[in-house]
Amino acid sequence: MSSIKGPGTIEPTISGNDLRIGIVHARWNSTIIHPLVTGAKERMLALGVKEDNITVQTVPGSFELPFAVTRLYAASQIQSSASTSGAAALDLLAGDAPEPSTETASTKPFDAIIAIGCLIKGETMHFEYICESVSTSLMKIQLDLGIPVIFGVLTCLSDAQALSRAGLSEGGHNHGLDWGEAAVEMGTKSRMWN
Ligand code: DLZ
Repeated sequence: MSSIKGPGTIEPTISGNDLRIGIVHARWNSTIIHPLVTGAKERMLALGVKEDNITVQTVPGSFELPFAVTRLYAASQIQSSASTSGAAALDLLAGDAPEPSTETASTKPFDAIIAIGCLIKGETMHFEYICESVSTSLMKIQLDLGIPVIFGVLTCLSDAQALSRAGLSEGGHNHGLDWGEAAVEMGTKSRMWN
C-alpha cells in the first residue's frame, strides 16, 4: 500500500527556469548528507533550474546552518547590487559549484535557500537543543529575510531513520527530492506573491 504521507503533486506550470537557488549543507553525517544534496539538485534540475544557478556551500554541522543561510543571502544581495564588494561576494558564492558560465549564471539574490543537515540523537541532550534552535532559527530567518528557506534538516532518533530518509535503505525515500521541489515551488510563488 502506498503511503498517505508526502507533499502531493506540484502544479505543472511551476518552472525553475529563471530561479536562483542556494543550498547550504552540514558535513556532519556526510553519508546521509550527500544523497540528500544530490537528490535536491536532481529534482531542481528536472524542474528546469539551470545548474549554473545552483550554488552549494558547506558548514561543519547543523548548528551553523542558520548563520550560513543569513550570510549567504546577504552575499547574494551584495553581488546583485554590483557594489564595490560585488567581486568578493562572487568569489564567496562560487563555493563548490561548477565554474559559472557568464552566459547563463544569474547574479540576482537567491529566490530560495535550502538548509540541509542530519541530526541523530545521541546519549545527551545535545540533539534536543540543536533541533530546537536550528528549526526555530531557520523559520525566523525566512520570515525576516522574506525568502523561502527550505527545512532540509533530518531530526532522527536512530541511524536507521536517517538512512531511510536519505533513500539509502529498503523502502526508504530520499527527502532531498522533496526539498528541491519545495525550493522551486516556493521560489516561484514567493515571486508571484511579491
Ligand atoms: C557536535 C555535533 C553532534 C554531536 N552531532 C551532530 C549531528 O548529529 N548532526 C550535525 O549536523 N551536527 C552535529 N554536531 C555538530 C554541531 O552541529 C556543530 O557543528 C558544532 O557543535 C560546532 O558548533
